[in-house]
Amino acid sequence: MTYTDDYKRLAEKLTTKGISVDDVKAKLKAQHIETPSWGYGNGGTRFKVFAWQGAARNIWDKIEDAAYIHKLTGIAPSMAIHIPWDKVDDYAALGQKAKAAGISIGAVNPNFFQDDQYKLGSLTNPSATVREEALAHMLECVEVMSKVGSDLLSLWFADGTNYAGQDSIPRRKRDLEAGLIETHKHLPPGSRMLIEYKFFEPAFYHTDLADWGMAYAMALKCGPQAQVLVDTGHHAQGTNIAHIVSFLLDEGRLGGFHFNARRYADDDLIVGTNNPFELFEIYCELVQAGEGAKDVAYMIDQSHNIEPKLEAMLVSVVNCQVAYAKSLIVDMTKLRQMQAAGDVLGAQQVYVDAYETDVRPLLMQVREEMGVPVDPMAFYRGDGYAKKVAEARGINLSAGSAIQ
Ligand code: PSV
Ligand code: MN
Repeated sequence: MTYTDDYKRLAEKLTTKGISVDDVKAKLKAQHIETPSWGYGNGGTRFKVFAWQGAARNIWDKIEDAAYIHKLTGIAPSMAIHIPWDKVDDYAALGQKAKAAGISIGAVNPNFFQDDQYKLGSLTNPSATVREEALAHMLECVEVMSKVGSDLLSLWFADGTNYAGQDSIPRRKRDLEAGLIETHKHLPPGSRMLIEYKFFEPAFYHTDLADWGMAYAMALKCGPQAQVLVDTGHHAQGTNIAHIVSFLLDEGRLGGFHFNARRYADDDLIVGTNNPFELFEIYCELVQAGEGAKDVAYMIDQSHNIEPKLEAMLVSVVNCQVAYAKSLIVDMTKLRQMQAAGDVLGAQQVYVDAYETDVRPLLMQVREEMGVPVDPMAFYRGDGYAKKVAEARGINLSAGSAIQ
């Protein structure tokens, strides 16, 4: 028996509930998960960066790897870049190279956490000279967007302080606001800037954009092209991320995600591994927002330490697909009935029914129809790509290394 029989049974069950299988499949085929360039190079913790045989050495290798993940899944057609990690002389050539490989360049991320001058902050630095340098880097990245054909500027600031009284928090807030507003003025029409928050690390007393409310306030001050980016690893324990997602969607200010999994802090683990129900909850809010979620950018933000690079990325993309599929088969008619009746557990059971459904046969059918491997992991393991790049690229610690 192949997956086809299981798929047929599931399709019948969904049809009985009034769920259109064609609609579900169409949505799954249109799913778009962006992978990060920094996920293909060597990555590690502040303790150690383990070199990986075949890890991408430069942006060209990263494009090759991202294109391979897209070939395996059909739903990862773009790759985010980080400047200056991925700096090149000719950005138009970079965009063309990506296109030739079958993908596009997605979000452009300026980097404000590696250069010495940003020790005390970037746009919030006590020195006006450093603040100007930070702004110049932002505007450089806006130009990069146009050259590579990207419509997303993705902003994360490592800015903060380590001790109470170290710096004036309101002064920093106003300087940050001024820099963001200025950047917003330079955005190409139709593009967006996404403001990411994180409650701690590398700063340990305060972070200038510590939570979604601060990022949202900044987005409102900047204007309509500014939205909030939710990185699932950037919250305190117990935070209800699905609620934040729902609120921002309703306000029209949810710009995108950085997906990863965490147990303790910003652990950068494979999406949907130790928090699969949380990922499902998030996707349920997105699905239920309908058109309100149409512009949300789904990006993975992971830098693996001990995991094989390509497999880790592949599993991450597939786990997003699984969570999305489960959220698409929630019986909305029944859910609304239960909610209206105030049936607490009846409503919750509708979610559980969808979550407990084995969607793998459905995904296999979708992949078959898309012309990609029905079992991407099995295909990957039987394919020679990893061996090929291991031989061609060898082992190289300095190349593409990122300590996060
Ligand atoms: C910071 O922890 C972060 O989540 C930001 O998105 C960075 O751009 C990314 O990780 C890579 O360091
Ligand atoms: Mn992030």
